[in-house]
Amino acid sequence: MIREDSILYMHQGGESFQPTIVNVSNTSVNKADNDMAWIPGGTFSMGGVNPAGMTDGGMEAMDDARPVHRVLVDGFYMDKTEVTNAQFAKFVKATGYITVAEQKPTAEEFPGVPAEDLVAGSVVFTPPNQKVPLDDISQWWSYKKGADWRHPLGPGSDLKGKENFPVVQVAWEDAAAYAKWAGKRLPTEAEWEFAARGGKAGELYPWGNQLKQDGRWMANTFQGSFPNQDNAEDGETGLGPVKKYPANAYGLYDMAGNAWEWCADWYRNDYYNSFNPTVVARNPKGPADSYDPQEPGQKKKVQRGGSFLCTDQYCTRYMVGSRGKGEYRSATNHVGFRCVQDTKQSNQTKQVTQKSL
Ligand SMILES: [Ca+2]
Ligand SMILES: [Ca+2]
Repeated sequence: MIREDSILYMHQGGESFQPTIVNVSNTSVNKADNDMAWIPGGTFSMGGVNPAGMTDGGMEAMDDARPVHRVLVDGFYMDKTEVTNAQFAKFVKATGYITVAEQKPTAEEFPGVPAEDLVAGSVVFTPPNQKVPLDDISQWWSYKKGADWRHPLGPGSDLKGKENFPVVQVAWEDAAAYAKWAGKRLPTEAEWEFAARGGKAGELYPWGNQLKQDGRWMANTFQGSFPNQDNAEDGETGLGPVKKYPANAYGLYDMAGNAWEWCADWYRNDYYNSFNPTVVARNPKGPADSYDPQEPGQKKKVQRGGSFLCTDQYCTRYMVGSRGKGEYRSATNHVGFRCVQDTKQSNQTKQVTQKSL
């Protein structure tokens, strides 16, 4: 995206975005756990507008990310990277935890499914050999028996040499279980977006308004022809190692692309309509229930940041204000997570205005 496009984008959305006001905190930014970054929290404009120069942000309009509204989040620590296979393996070794994808589905949860089809497995991206219509996701997603976090692409795949790749094939409850074990928790959607914006206001990406900076790719997304041909101009086909691309202003890596990240909140497409536009929402924790008109029967949690499959041809959800969602008991090979941690100090009432756009 070129600078002129960014200005068009801001012209359409700019009035919605007010400056970010970052909390002034007494909390030390230094922490023994060097894998986490201090996110000071503050008041910011949350949401997204349709980017000009693209057709409704790829294939799907971003109606669910509007209206843009003011939100205050308290400070917290956040994992600098997506939780890696090595980290998740430690958790499993310590606890014997068995993920959802490793468990045989029950007839109670999937009534009407023939008994022989109730086998442990998960959903895997399986690109077709030729271009296909983009209105049928079954052309590139398939349920694979035996796919789980240790075998993210199904039997025959493994984690050799991928210790520092994000763990994937984890359902929301797997992510939540890991977080609890680690003494952490999953971020709220508001915390995630505040952190991704890095103190800036209304920008398209965690690093600014241009997809590439000085010709350099800033995230692992999808180039080429979706879904059949990934050209990997960004240097990665499929999932890649964490920390390959530059961190944002808060020291967070891969807040756009690589693996989607589970958030604590339930997903509702109309949630942003529930905010009073004249009141700053304090530490919102999501709606009480889930609703996605595209799949009204499913209970979904919020996912953020997009993945190695996101592209302006289909899904530009690597844009920082945009939202994703997934059935909370389902796992795929492009969804992972990162955790946050609270601080005991809560004296974060003083705020300072950050330089805005
Ligand atoms: Ca890529
Ligand atoms: Ca990510």
